[in-house]
Amino acid sequence: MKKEFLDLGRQPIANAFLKEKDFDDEFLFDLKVVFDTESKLISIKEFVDPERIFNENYPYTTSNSFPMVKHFKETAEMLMKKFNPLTVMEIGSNDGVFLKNWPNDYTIGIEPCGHFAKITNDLGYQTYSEFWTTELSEKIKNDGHVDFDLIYAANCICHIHDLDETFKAVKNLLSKDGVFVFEDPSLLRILERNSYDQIYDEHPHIFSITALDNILINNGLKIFRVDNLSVHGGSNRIYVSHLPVHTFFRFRPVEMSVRENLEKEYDFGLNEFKIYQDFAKRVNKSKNDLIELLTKLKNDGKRIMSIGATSKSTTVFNYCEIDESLIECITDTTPDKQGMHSPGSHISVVDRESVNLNDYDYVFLGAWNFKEVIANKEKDFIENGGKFITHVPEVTVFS
Ligand code: DWN
Repeated sequence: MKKEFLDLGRQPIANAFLKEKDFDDEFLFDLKVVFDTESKLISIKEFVDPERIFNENYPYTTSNSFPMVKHFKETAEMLMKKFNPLTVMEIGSNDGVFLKNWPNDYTIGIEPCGHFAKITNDLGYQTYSEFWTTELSEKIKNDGHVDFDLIYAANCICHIHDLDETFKAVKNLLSKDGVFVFEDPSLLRILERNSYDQIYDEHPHIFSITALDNILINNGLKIFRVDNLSVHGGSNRIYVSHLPVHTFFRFRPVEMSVRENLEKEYDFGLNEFKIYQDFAKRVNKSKNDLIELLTKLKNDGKRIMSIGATSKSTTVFNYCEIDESLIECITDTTPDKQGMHSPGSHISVVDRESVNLNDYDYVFLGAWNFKEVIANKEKDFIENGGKFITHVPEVTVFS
């Protein structure tokens, strides 16, 4: 049974930045969150058609967040050393930040956003510009790619509605000794840090190790290791192999990290509905605290802007009904977001260089997951008495 515990209101597509002329035709949906009492999976109640999200207009590029470029280079080097895979496939290869670390002869990508698939194809990585399905998996096999020693996906698997279909398609192409490694935001970290803004259309599911272990076993796959990462405000990297039902598949012992994470989640109460009702109360308080703070500062004549036109801030601004009357503009390093308006709240998004931060008194951290990087870049602003605002883990002003 799916029990609803959180309502984040009418929300737009988180990355559908738009021009003023398109305001009236903007797609909105009810962003509600449910708990599956059987699998313990957390999902949004109403899924949005992926074609509406991941298409030629999708603006998010990993390479515009340089800390992520470093993260994926180090991840590739670690996986190369640990598993020495000959054949590699990445599901959700975006603009190729991870793929680029591998030789392009036995490495392929899957990327439904055609403009990104063109980038990696031009770099010599065969890239299928399609959504990940069992049909595509079979097609790739028929195209001569027998199987893969490493199947990798970052911030992608939690973006796919049908997880059984997803894992069946992976199992179909995973070599007998192969490893499937994927990383996504951690449900436990989201509850610990009240980072409710990780919930938006692109994230139909928010993963716990508990829920994933249940669903993967049902699809003949087994988690043998978990790394807890700091990226994106707290993510899990999950290592999966075939369920060793018979000797054909290589047996990979389940490492302590799996039990430790399952116990941490159990002790925190992730299997109980009550923990989500408590979370919803904290989210509501976070909303009231943020609106109260921004309104007071505006009434005191202060000027506020935001750094990072993130998907996360789309959820915050629309849930808290924040618009240009409170936050004058948002800067972002992504060219395709600049000159547009933010989804739903319609706040102008501009290039960082076009803004003199010292004209403002406060900066809201839309990209709070890059707090240190941004605070470091904006030392002048702090030295001139500027202050930052964040809502994670609580609404706070800092400098
Ligand atoms: O899961 C997802 C993650 C991987 O990325 C996707 N569904 C969508 C997207 O989510 P997000 O938009 O919340 O991700 P980021 O990585 O927090 O976005 C950071 C944004 O901030 C980018 O648009 C780039 C921008 N930025 C900036 O303007 N100045 C980033 C840095 C580091 C900066 O200094």
